[in-house]
Amino acid sequence: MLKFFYNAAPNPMKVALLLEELGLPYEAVPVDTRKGEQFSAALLAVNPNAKVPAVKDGDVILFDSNAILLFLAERAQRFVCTDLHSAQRAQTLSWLMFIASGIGPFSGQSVHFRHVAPEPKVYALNRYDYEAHRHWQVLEDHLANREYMVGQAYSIVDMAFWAWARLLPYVLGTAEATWQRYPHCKRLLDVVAARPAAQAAEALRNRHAFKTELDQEAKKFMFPQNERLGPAPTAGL
Ligand SMILES: N[C@@H](CCC(=O)N[C@@H](CS)C(=O)NCC(=O)O)C(=O)O
Repeated sequence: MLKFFYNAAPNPMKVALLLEELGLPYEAVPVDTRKGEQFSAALLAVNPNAKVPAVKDGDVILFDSNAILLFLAERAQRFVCTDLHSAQRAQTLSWLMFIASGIGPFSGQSVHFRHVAPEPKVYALNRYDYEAHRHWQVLEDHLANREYMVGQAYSIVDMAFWAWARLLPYVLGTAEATWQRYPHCKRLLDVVAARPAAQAAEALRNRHAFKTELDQEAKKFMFPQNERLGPAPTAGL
């Protein structure tokens, strides 16, 4: 059976949504990154980058969330345009990569510097907050005159969008102001979130007891770069 290495963070949730949409049988393998399980031999054998999501299905090994979406959707010939030379496939690839290389990293850094990093952080937070907004505004403008991210139907690009959009108030630090500023993103988020598969994906985490405290041990595993700073600058972390 397909093994899905996951936690409840946005990138794994994209894949959880697709697995649920496809109705594929899978074994959800929890990877508690706050306990350092991303460095286990079992995960590293599937993803040398020590991150989730990752998938092992027989001899098929996959890591990086949007690569997993593309592979599984194309294999099933569902939720993706499979005409290799079409304009729609071109748009699918562009938006998938935009979400993978822009939305994800800048939103993730916005979360880190807003909610986790020690002071002084005004320069870094300003940069990532600005860039997160800039990327989300690209999506907002794109969605202003279309129902779905690509083409006329729900696809893996909407799934990749959903995983990050559901956390947007946390990413940007404000709930009400976020949805006033990004109403078209909210509309698509609500459409995807109403799908039974999205609810099943959200419920997945309840099957496993993930550590909730972001204590010193968790920070050691999640932010190993802080070791280089020595005890003084990290004392307040
Ligand atoms: N480019 C990767 C990023 C994966 C990633 O950063 N995953 C996070 C969860 S969203 C993770 O594993 N974090 C644990 C860690 O950094 O130790 C993807 O899209 O799958």
